Order: sequence, then structure tokens, then C-alpha cells
Amino acid sequence: MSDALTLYVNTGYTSPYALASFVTLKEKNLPFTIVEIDLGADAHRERSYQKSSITERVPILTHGDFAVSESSAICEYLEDAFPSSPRVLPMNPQARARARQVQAWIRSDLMPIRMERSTSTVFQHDKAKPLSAEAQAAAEKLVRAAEALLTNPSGNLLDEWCIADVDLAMMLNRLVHNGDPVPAKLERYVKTQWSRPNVQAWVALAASANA
Ligand SMILES: N[C@@H](CCC(=O)N[C@@H](CS)C(=O)NCC(=O)O)C(=O)O
Repeated sequence: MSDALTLYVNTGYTSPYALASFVTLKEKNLPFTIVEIDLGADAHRERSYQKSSITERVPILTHGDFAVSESSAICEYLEDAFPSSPRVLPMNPQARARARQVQAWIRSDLMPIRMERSTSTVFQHDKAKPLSAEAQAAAEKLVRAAEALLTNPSGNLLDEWCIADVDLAMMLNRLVHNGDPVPAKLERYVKTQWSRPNVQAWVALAASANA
């Protein structure tokens, strides 16, 4: 049985969830192949993709015959399946809970920011309009939460970098990249996280896909 790893991502490389899965694979030094799924052409509705993903969304990770969707489940699976590879989530239970808290929150809240500052404005050339009052309120909430979370002298969310840093930086970068006002400390955090080589590897793939 093959134990090859394959990550299914969207063709424009705009999915923040595919980004987190990609960075996890790269940080863990795991060899993998990327397959692009054209959401615009409904490739995620095709029978074979539907069967593997169950949810008809990107990303999916396949490992041999096994397939899993939902990016946080993908990260957890890779941590569990490859325990001797570098970690992307902390071992300490409380630190790990904090990382999972941020992952879950970023994936379930702040919808007005996700709508009005879509990742296409970061990875493609889509222009952003001024934030609505609702999105402004969500941006203020994000800033309050990020300021409360980012107090560790490491400059990361926790003592060591973890995959939740990518999620938090991606959400903040929806504002920073579009010139929305964000405190300087948070802007620096985004720039540091964004310059991480494995994040830049994704940015380069997005740039070449959207050239
Ligand atoms: N919670 C999921 C979100 C996945 C998701 O929303 N994927 C989007 C692309 S960013 C998608 O596949 N959309 C197509 C659709 O829902 O039809 C995760 O973390 O993987």
C-alpha cells in the first residue's frame, strides 16, 4: 500500500485552510504532492472528490488510501502520524489548548472580515472596499483579541512557533495587507510570521498561479 501524502488545494492558492495544511507538511519536512482543485469549475463536486473529502471542500490530505478534510484535523493527523517530525503544535497541554483555541476561533468567527477582506485581496489582485460598520467592529474585536493573545516575549503566540501563528497572522494580514489600521506591534507580528520561509513558499505558489 502506498503511503504517499497528497494535499488537495484550490487552483488560486487562496484558501487559508490549505495554507495551514501546506505549512504543516513543510514544517514537518514531509514530502508531498499538490493537486489543484478548480472550485470555479465545481471540481470539488465531482464524485471521486466528494467521496474522499465527504465535505466537498478544500483542503483534503490523502495518506495512501486514507483521506481527511478540515485543516485543523489535517494538522492534528500529521502530528499524530509523524510524531518524530518537527512539531507544529505544542506538547504542553495548556499551550496546545491555547493553540487549538486560536485555530477553532479563527475558523468560526470574524465572518465580516472574511467576507470583506477575502484572501483574494491578499493572494490575488482583488481590490478591497472600505470596511462596513459590521466589519469594522469585527476588526476591532480581532485587534483586541490579538493584543490579549500576543504577550509572549518569543514574539509568537506561545513559547515556540506553532501552526496557530499562521492562522492568526493570516487573519490579521487581511487587514494589514489592505492598509486597514492595525497597531504597530500586530503589524510587526504579521510581517514576522509572513516572512517564515514555508509561508513564503505558499505565497510564491499563489503568485505564480495568479500571475
Ligand atoms: N473548516 C474548513 C474550511 C474549508 C473551506 O471553507 N474551504 C473552502 C475554500 S477556502 C471551500 O472548499 N469552499 C468550497 C465550497 O464550500 O463549496 C477547513 O478548515 O478546512
